[in-house]
Amino acid sequence: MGKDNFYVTTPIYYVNGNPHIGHAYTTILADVLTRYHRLLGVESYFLTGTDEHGSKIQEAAEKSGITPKEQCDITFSRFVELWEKLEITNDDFIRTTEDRHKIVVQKILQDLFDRDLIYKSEYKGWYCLPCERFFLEKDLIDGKLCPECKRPVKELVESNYFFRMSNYQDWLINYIKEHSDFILPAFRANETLGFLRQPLSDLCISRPKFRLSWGIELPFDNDYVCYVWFDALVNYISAIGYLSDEKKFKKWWPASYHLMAKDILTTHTVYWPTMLKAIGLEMPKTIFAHGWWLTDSEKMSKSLGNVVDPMSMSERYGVDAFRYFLLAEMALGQDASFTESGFIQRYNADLANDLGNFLNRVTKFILKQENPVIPKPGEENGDDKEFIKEVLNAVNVMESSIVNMRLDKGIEAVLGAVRAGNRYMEKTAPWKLAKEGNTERLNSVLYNAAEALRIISGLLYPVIPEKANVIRKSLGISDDKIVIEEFKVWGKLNPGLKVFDTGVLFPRIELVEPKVEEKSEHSKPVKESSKVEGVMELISIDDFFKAKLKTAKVLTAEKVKNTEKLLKLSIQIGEETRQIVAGIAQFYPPEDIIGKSIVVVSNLKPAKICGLESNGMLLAAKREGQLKIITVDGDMPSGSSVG
Ligand code: ME8
Repeated sequence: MGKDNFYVTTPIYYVNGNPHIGHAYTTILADVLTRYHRLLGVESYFLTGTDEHGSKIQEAAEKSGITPKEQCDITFSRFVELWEKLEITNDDFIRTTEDRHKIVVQKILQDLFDRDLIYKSEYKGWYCLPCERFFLEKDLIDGKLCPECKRPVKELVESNYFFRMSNYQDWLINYIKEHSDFILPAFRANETLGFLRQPLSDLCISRPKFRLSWGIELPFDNDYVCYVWFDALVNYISAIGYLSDEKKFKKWWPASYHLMAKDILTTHTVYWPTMLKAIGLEMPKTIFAHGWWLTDSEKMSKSLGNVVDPMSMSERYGVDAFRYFLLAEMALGQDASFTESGFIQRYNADLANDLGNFLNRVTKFILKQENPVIPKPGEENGDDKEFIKEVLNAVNVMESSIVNMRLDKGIEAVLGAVRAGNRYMEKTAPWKLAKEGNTERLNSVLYNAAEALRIISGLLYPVIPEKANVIRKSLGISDDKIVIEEFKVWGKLNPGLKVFDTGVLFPRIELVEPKVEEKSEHSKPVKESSKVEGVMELISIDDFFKAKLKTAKVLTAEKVKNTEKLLKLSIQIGEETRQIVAGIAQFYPPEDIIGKSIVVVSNLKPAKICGLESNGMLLAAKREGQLKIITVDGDMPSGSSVG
């Protein structure tokens, strides 16, 4: 690549909906990689932003009765707020509605038009509005559904402008074949090569204004705006000074990594390289497409409405735990499933039990000594050597896992060192050494354990910055400058540092919060460990009749503010009107449930859900991401008993 700087980008996210964990994942990944490179002393630049043009945004604004600009401003600020909350250290945030971007897009369009690389022609194709893409008939599902989002497509014929993408097909195939790190993981390069086996058509880069006005106007025809993808991809160069600040641009381009999920592989590995080739710029070093976060084996996405809110997850469980889980759980490149119980399990195992426990054991023991400071170690014995080897091995694995984009493997190795630390404590039994008065050996053991924690906290710092600093603080390290080179050398922790009790690092999550999606708002919180999958407990008829099931009529329904899942309903049960809060917002718009005759458990203790009183629970059937409310067949007065 011929440059030592590190320039990483995330996709710029659409502002038609709130950010979800998919967006959080790519952005945290970019953040962690950037933080590691900063620790390595590599000058780094981390860009993220928002994609603010196109029909998705125009449609979302129309739906909410606001202007597209207002839609952009409101949603953009949600992304900014989330990145602040998640301790994202991006150097820049680009919005495609900013002049610094629009001017560059227009200059590129004009240049390509002047060089006949953009021309006008008639276009006929199958268009998917939510995805903003034309598809070939052969790619449609059952000849009528979008292959990406599975919604109906429309046939459109219109005059448009085209970029001569087909000129570059042979060049692109060769480039991919000759640069093994251009598209990663390697199987994604094969996917792109597979796509390129078909003749590559020219790319329609305009949209007539009568159909879509929210976009960057073509500089050579003001009846058209630019296709949102042609506009969006340019952000990677407009943000770093292309055509405006040559020095800055030279410093950062080509990008080290464009990160994204596999959903936007083709736009990044076919459209973008051919655009860059036509413009006359170098290719990015690596385009890396990770897998998808799934719920119930479906991709989590705004359009499918099955998303997990990163803001509420990090508020409930802590930012560092959330960052840790996402990176540790997803094998980079593969899909991963997100469940709250999976989150809690990993949290308790890795963070509360292994890491938290190791720190707690070491500091508590040192604090019990007459002089609660990092002790001076004596001679190393075999146990020490073995342990030290394991910790230093984690340093090497982490380093190579950054280079090879397998952060999950690096984290696994560090957790391996943590577990080795707990084993080392058990094997060397410092409490026995203390009892025996074997101070020299006790000092060695405590020093080695504390030194391991220094290295472990440094290795985990990019992932859990706040907690890593807490670990360092409890070891008495006041210097907040972490240098990777210092991880590789055993013995950098200075004896004599005063150790502090900084409290429980990751408190164990003993109880599962009632989970809205499982309709258990009112059920008693359960201990994770008490769940036994696949075993059905039998109850007596008396147990069943303890629940008073009644018919009820829904009088009003509205979404609960700041939540994605909850609807607040007022229901009538006989003479009585009650309020219940139900986790059905993703499956039923409020207007669809008003007037329905439903079944509720009427004798549940009232509960507070998101600060609202809920007085009963409605019944619903759920399977594979679908939910259907149980309703009454035919006329039946509300308040009738069910059973
Ligand atoms: O595609 N799992 O924006 P977008 C993992 N504006 N990552 C996910 C995900 C999931 N379920 N869902 C989303 C766009 N992501 C365009 C990009 S770039 C020039 C223009 C992440 O809001 C992942 O990084 O739909 C994915 O590629 C991106 O969000 C798509 O975000």
